[in-house]
Amino acid sequence: PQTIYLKDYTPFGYLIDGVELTFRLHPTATRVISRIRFRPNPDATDHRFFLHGEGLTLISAAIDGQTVTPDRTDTGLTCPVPDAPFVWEAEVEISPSTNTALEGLYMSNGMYCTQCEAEGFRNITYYPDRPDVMAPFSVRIEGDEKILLSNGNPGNSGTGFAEWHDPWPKPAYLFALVAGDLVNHPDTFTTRSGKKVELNIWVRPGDEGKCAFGMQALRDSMTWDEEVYGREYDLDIFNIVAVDDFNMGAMENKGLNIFNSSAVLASPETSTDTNFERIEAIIAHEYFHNWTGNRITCRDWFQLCLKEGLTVYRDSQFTSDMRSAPVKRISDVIALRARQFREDNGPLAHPVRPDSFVEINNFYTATVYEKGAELIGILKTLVGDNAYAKALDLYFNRHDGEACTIEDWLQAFEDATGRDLSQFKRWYEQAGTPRLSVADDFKDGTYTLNFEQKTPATPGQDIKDARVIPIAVGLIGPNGDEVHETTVLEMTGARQSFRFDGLSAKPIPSILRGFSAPVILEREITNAERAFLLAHDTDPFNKWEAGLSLARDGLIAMIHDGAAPDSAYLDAVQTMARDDSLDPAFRALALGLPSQDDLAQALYDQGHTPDPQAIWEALETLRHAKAQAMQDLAPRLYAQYQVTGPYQPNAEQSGARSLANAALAMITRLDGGAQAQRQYDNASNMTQQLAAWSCLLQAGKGEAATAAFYDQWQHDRLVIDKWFMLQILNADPAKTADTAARLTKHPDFTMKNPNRFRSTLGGLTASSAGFHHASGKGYELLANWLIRLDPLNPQTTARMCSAFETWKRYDSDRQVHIKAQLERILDTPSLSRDTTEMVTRILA
Ligand code: B3K
Ligand code: ZN
Repeated sequence: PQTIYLKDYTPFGYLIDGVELTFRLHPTATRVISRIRFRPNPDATDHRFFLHGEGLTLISAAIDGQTVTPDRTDTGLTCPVPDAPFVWEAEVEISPSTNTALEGLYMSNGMYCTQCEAEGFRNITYYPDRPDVMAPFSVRIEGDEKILLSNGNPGNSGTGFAEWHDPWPKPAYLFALVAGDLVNHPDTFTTRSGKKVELNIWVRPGDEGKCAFGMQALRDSMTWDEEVYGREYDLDIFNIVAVDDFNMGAMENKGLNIFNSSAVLASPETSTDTNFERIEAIIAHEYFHNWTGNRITCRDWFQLCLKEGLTVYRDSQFTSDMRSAPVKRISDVIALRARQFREDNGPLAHPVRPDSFVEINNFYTATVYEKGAELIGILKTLVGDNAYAKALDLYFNRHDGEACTIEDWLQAFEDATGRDLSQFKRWYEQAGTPRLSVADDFKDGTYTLNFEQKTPATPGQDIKDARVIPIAVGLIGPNGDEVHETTVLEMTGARQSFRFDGLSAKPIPSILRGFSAPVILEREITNAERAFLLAHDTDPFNKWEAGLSLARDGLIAMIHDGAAPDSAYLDAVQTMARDDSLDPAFRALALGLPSQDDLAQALYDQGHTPDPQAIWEALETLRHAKAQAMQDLAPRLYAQYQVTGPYQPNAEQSGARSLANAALAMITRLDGGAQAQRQYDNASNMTQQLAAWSCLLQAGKGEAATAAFYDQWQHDRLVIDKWFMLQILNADPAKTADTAARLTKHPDFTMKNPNRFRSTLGGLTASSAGFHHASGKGYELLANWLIRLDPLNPQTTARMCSAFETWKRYDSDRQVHIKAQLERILDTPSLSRDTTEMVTRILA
């Protein structure tokens, strides 16, 4: 397969003035008729006329009305064209019902839908399928389905047809079409300049009752983007469609967002608090793309973080404003460390802006998205809130309607602030997570922090230059009072010291408050200091971090030295949990423990070979010890935080439920599941039901609830996804793979539905000790299913290969097992380009 390089970018030789598409829908023989007005691009030097096209049956082609016979390959066609404006016309045939890759035009439960990002449009018709080619689209859909939708504003419609016109020039990856017997949940929104917009969420009949929350989230997002970024919506209509078979969460197609049904449908009975929050965030994310992604798009796919990092940053700001900012920050950092730090530490590490790829779909990663968002946060911290707002306005005004680069983005900041951002740019170019070590010193009232930064080598990048790192620091006096409020230290050198004068005693520093940069802080710190910070830090992030690191060090001592659970941790966390002045959601998070995977990485970083079973056992032991230590407190918290009154998915209620459910988990360890069974029997919402079932499963008392849950919910695909996943997640590690294998034989298992596949095989890979079981059966089961899925759905297969990315951490027996499975995958005949690239990189 061919590698594509950023340095090879050249503009396309032609511009497009207009695209007209007609679709004659048929499950196995859809006709797509295109009429495209091209003209030579004055800014291009290369005028070869190449149109992408894959898996298309060409029926006819013409230029300026004259039939032509283009030269065709597997990937597209070329053809001699005039040296002046011309009209390209083509008719192709495609088969949506046999499209299992879910890219291009495909069918899901009898409904037609599309997914074109990144390069799916080439499966629909011949076209310059690259994001820097932008054009207005007019679409006519002919079909018997009740609802026929495309991008933009509606035009004429009648029996068997509908026309749509999108006035905003867009790249082909934002094209969308939906056709099906759908029903809508309608609403309207009036923008602040008085424009009335029709809103719809389209679903299969029966799902109408699960749309209200998503609609409210959409309205909130529209208001928020007006108020915070000054951005209004720009069409007469905004449609969202829920689709059951979808490779990811959702897609921001212009005016016609397409959502995985799991990312939009919500009801208290079927969705957890976590589901509600995720749905709100994804609706916001896709809506925010209208400005950051659609009106201003990417020049090429290397610039993906330009739209994704910024849009993730915007959706996290939105969630912080709608809910609790500290809780959102802590949750984001938990996810960042679990996914992005892990990626950055292994064979798949790549810069936020990669400089080469084989298959772009493999680069929709935690690094591009989540680290990309962290970089926006760093930038905002460096320039300040006002300058950030000014730079964003300049960016929107200067580049509206354009396809841009990271250079354009940084230039807007340099011009708006007068600041040189060349060192900051390294964050986009260098892979790897910086290690920030710190030592301190106190003398004559002066406290000094001495920092050193180092970034380990990553694939293809041995040498790393120092980056600019904003380090938010506060100082706390020995009596617990804050003696120096948060200030941002700007570190630019490899080593740098910062002084604080006029202190009467040596303070306890609170470093990297709010997680002001995505780095690993390395610091010698006593357990007493950590307990002190957990008790006194005014920064909620560092307060949480102090508890987490106390737990982590105690667990490492248990795993590595056979130590007993650390009583300092148990005391400190109990004091924290007892403190009713703290947000219950925060307390629930602070009662959490590091994940198995975090502990494996921490052990590995300290020079040990992690034993997944020992890690699992230590966590179990500590959970038991915690339950015992809190045997009085847990029932009190459980009773105190029961929510009365009607269910609301808001931060307040969900925080209370999460603390009560954390207490239930502790209670279950001591009462064998009696309380959990009562909660299960009386649950009136999915959050309560699932938490109770999960406790019962862990207590080994889940059998009855497992059967009852299935009976109750077998008609609901999204709930049954949870049924598959939770049984695997809560299995004993020795049985994880067997449980997953048994469930793949269940009549409701299908690998054609990505949600179901991910619930089952993703449940396996998320259960660290079970997946890494010494027998190798977890690895073998995953490889078997990846080999089966690859010919049907390369994208989901490739994505799930990353379960193997940590393999070099483990002992040689496990490495031998994993290597054998990776090689078996790689040896599969006709393996997709997606999976080949992933496995090759992991093995390298
Ligand atoms: N832009 C899409 C992701 C497309 C993934 C293609 N493999 C959703 C999002 O980030 O909003
Ligand atoms: Zn996005």
